Amino acid sequence: INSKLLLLFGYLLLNFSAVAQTNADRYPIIPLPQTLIAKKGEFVINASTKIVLNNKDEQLKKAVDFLVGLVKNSTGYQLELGGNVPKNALVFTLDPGMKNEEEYRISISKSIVDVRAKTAAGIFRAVQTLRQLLPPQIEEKQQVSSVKWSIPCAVIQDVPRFDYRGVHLDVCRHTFPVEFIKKYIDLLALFKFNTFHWHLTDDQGWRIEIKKYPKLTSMGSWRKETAVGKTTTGTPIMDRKYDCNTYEGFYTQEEVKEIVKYAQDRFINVIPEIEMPGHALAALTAYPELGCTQGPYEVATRWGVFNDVFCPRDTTFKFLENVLTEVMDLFPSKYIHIGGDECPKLRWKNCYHCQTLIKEKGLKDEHELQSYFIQRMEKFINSKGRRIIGWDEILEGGLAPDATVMSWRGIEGGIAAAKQHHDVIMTPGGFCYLDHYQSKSENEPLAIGGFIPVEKVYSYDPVPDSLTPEEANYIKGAQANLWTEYITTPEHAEYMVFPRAIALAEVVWSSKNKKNYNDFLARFKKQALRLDELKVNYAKHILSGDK
Ligand code: TNX
Repeated sequence: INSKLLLLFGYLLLNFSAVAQTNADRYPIIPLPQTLIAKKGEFVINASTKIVLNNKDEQLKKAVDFLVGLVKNSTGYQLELGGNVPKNALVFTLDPGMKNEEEYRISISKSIVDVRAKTAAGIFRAVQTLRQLLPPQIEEKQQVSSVKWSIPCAVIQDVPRFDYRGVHLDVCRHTFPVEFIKKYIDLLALFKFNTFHWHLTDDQGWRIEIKKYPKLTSMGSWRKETAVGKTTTGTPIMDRKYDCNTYEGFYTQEEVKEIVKYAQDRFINVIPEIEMPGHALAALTAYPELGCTQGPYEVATRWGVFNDVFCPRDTTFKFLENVLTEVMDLFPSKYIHIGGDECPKLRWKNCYHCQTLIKEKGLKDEHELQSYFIQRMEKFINSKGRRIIGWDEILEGGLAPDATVMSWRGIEGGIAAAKQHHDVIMTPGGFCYLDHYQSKSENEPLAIGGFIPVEKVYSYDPVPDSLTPEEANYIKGAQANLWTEYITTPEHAEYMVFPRAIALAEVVWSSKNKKNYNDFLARFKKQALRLDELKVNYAKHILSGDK
């Protein structure tokens, strides 16, 4: 009896020491999974570990190839496909019985890692969980030895709270190299985002090649001087910490295809944004006949909102349809973002054609004319089997019938749209704008204004209290935006986005009632080592507890 007791005691002690380490340390998964049951022991990947794919499916293979590639680079092991291997294998199965498209289950034991999901996208999300459980050196692009490639045993069941989980990037105010866009997408994938919103056109630059209109890029993709150093009112800005000349250039259609493919390989949808009717100066510079005053115009060198916008003439609509046709050929996304924000109505007020159109169509005013503009474009986009997204100004003058609304001027637009039974993506300026300051430190690089520390992003709940449960179903998710008026380099962009977007990743994926900021911080401390491996210039003040 004594020896049995001793054994039991020893067993308990062992067990205890395994769980004495907190879950945050042993399982630093971000976003926090739905449920995780900690288990003793670990699965170790070695040269003879096999991969088993239980379904013949191209997408499944793609999702698993991501893991195989990661392991190959850093460990040097080429994980081979095995048949029905009973041990030392990672086994992947598509399970049509599961409900959510991105739901997954992982069971990690010492001998087998069993991964199941309804779709390949779910398998890919699971792969990111495994990635986060592996040592950070798994991110190395070249072989490292002396690391034990272990995954702690556990049973994980996980499903996202929202279907739409996005991050945006403005490449108009400043441009960013293709390599950086890929890195950005990879980082979004790591934290289970599924959407990259690519802001491609604005007053300060047109950034996508359109074959039918070469002047959009030959004239519209560069401006006379960098706007860094000037505000709309011309006030000089002192801070030059991150200054450089990244205000020229565009993405060729080949580069766009490459980026879309790169995102697809990470189960991320790329939503292109082509701004209209406002934020159109770069396009007007190239084709002045598209403006009400016929120009000449100049690509903006300062930030802000400009009076010259697209004139609602048939020729303008034809132009935009032709542009969008090329855009839709490049982007398979169900959603096409057509802007709609910040469109002053001054030129339309003074334009004979616009006033005639208002009368002809029985419209009340210029707001209804903007609504007519958006609805006309929506009809075209719907006719191609796609749907539009617009900023919340598209509510003014009446929503287009099938439009999804991005609520950025607070949450009111989102509430109004949900009450009208329209889909909503929440991206309120007070929580989701990563161009705002994130700390009170004097050393912060110059930002556009505001103050959104990571804890504030973390505290955000995309579902407003004032909605009924039925209306709340129209809130499809949330998005963080990075406008780049003051952001001129990849390093600076990374600094603004991380870790705040990582906090938002948990907001949009994890259960509201399981969120805990201190636990998030503990897990982030672990994942920060991974970001170091990935050479991400994330803001580090939260690691030291600085405000
Ligand atoms: C408003 S958000 C804008 C952008 C600016 C941003 C700066 C939105 C739809 N329009 O054009 O870059 O503020 O925070």
